[in-house]
Amino acid sequence: MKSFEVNFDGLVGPTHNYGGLSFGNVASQSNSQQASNPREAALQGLEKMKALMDMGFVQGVLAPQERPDVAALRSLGFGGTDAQVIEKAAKEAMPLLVASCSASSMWVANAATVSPSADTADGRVHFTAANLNCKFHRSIEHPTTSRVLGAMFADPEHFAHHAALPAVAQFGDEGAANHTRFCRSYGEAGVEFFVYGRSAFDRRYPAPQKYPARQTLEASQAVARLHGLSDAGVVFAQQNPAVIDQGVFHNDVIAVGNGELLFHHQDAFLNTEHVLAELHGKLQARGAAFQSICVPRDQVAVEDAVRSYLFNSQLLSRADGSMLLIVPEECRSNPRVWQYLQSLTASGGPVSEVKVFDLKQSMQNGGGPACLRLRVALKETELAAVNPGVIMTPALYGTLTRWVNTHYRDALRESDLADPQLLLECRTALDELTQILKLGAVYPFQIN
Ligand code: SUG
Repeated sequence: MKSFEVNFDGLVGPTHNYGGLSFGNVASQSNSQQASNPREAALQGLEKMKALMDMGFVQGVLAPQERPDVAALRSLGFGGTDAQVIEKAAKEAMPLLVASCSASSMWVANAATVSPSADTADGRVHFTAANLNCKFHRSIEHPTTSRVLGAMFADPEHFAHHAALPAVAQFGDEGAANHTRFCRSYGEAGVEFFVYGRSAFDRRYPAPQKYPARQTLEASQAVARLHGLSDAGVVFAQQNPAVIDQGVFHNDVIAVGNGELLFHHQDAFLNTEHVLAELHGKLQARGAAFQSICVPRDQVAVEDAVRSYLFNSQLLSRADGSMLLIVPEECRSNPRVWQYLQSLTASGGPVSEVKVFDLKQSMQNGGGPACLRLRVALKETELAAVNPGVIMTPALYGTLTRWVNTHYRDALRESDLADPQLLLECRTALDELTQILKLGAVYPFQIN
């Protein structure tokens, strides 16, 4: 049976702004308070989706969330009408209003961890929504994420959904940003690679000193248990704490994998040799030939990797067996990274082409091509069971482009977030979107 890796890209929401909300994420901190352009951000994302569709990949779309999150502000003690809640928050606690307005759900690599049916004990595709509890503005995403994923992958015969892990730092879970799957082909049993930043319960593991390690070992282990993965089908590895302290807040900022290939920086992991040997052994037992490409620090320093997002790229398998790397424009403007990429494609190895995309609006908040997509490997019958409203087509691309041009502002500053009109604009846009994508009622304003 045919199988596919479908990339579901997050559609950027109408409140996209630079709130400086993510300590440990260099771009988010350094672009704080700049004016954003939500319309351009959404159109840049749609361009990438269209380009992948045009190249023959199956491409999906994941809806943004309702923002400002008035319910979150109410839970923090702001009362009255919705407009009064926003007005009071703006007056008394601007950082909380900014957090409740974040369009961070666009980085859907953090929405959930997904295990394809070939890996799971019950033969269904499993989803666990990520609790994202390291940052308040992201911790409020998972209830709506669960409803949206439920509306996209509704058939219980094929799809199993798990609620987010307990919302405490000990189970900090950032979803697929710290999870990669290797396999011979998407429909065959593979090896799922979980990369954690620290252990919450075992003090013998080192931890970063400056920035938070968002993913814990215990969270990764819980997700693997929930999904019914076998010991033969999982590898757990610790991220190098020293690179977290240099701004590598998720593993997908320093490594990316696909098929039988892991593309990673020399400094990405602790005990690298042991990790690679375990991946090799477990994949070999599955009949797959694991291969890794290690980028040496003397060619690309960690700082260059963080600035350019070289590893936050999409590694895609083409029909002829070669691989394509989708990178952000920032890789071309960094001479060392660009030179490395030229040598990579000239080497005769598995990566034969690099394509560059302008995702500057998202990049300025620390979100590259890989952050913007959630990968779901599906067999033909499973793909047929996905809500067809969320699969990209030329017609849907046209409709979404018009929808963005109708509803989105082209500039947003912190002071605009207090405008009660923004809430109405967002709700009007999202109400229309749920009809376009045939999602039903998924937003708090639609169900309460
Ligand atoms: O969680 N940025 C996101 C970026 C997420 C990138 N995702 C992956 N690497 N998979 C984060 O730090 C910034 C929001 C702001 O500052 O306005 C933010 O949330």
